[in-house]
Amino acid sequence: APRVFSGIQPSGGLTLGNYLGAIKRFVSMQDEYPCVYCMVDLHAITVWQDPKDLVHNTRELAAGLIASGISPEKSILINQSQVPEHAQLGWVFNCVARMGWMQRMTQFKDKAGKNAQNASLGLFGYPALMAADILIYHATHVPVGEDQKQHLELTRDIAAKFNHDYGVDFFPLTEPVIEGAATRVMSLRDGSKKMSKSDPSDASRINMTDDADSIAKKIRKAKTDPDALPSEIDGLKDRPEARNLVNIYAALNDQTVEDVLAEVGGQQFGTFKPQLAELAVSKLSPISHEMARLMDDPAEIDRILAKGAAQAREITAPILSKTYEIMGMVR
Ligand code: AQP
Repeated sequence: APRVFSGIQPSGGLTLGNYLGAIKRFVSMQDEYPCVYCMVDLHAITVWQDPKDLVHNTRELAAGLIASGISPEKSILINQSQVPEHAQLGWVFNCVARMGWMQRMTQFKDKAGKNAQNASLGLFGYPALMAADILIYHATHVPVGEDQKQHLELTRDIAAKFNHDYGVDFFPLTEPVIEGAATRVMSLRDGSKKMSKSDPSDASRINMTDDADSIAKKIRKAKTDPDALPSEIDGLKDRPEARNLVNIYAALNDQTVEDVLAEVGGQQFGTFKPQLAELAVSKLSPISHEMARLMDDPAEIDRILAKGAAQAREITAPILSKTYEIMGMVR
């Protein structure tokens, strides 16, 4: 049976990249499929998190998803650590995944940087836990941004190796859902870098909690080239900053990039940027207001996550039991 799973790390505030790359798809998929959306706190701690920040960021992320249109009545909303089967299956997958597979993961290389010996073991093993997050629900579809493609291929490799090693057809081969005009939103300061919540420069990203003035200012100051916008998509080749702003516009307005260029082709950035800012504010400010309102009642958010965890465990507990049984663990 089809099921959707996806997760976001409570390792900082939500960015426009998370919203356009992932959350917008989360919202549209909940009318078609049963969905589980997860604040992956166990992933966040692969890099040190101040406990006070982690509590706040987890609640704010949940508020962000709800404010964006995810209904706790339709979808299951959880934080990962409240559903222990994620970590339990994660251990099993640590024993299925191969060191060589993990060493090829580009996100580990990017995040660990030059000092990989000093990275946590958890950061290295992250993709095996991510595979467990997905497969503990037998999820078939995973909406994500482009940067997660390699991890989803690894998830399929882990499922296939488990099925092969135990001679079963138990874990499904999951499909990534990488759709929309902005599957890879880039930094506003550097068109070759992904927009990221952990970038030291706040000007590089739009945060979901930014007010109208700072959104407008960040867009006005976004790096661009001096040329006018093209009217055809080919004209965005080798213009990463221009392409990024057009992609953001298209995704926010639910248009194709071609349609946007047909309208704005020939404009200078001095004309285009204020329109983009206005569009961004009109789409994001209702969400940030609703987030702030929800954050006034953190106990209610905690109740939603606790209820989600109870619903989730009805799915995850039997799948973990069956996994252990297949592997020969005495029950
Ligand atoms: N810039 C982006 N463009 C499109 N999609 C993006 N996503 C993240 N950044 C972009 C998608 O958002 C989902 C959640 O990501 P995450 O928080 O779990 O991890 P991440 O990819 O590591 O995100 P960040 O913002 O870059 O966090 P840090 O800075 O902590 O590493 C995923 O579906 C991701 O593809």
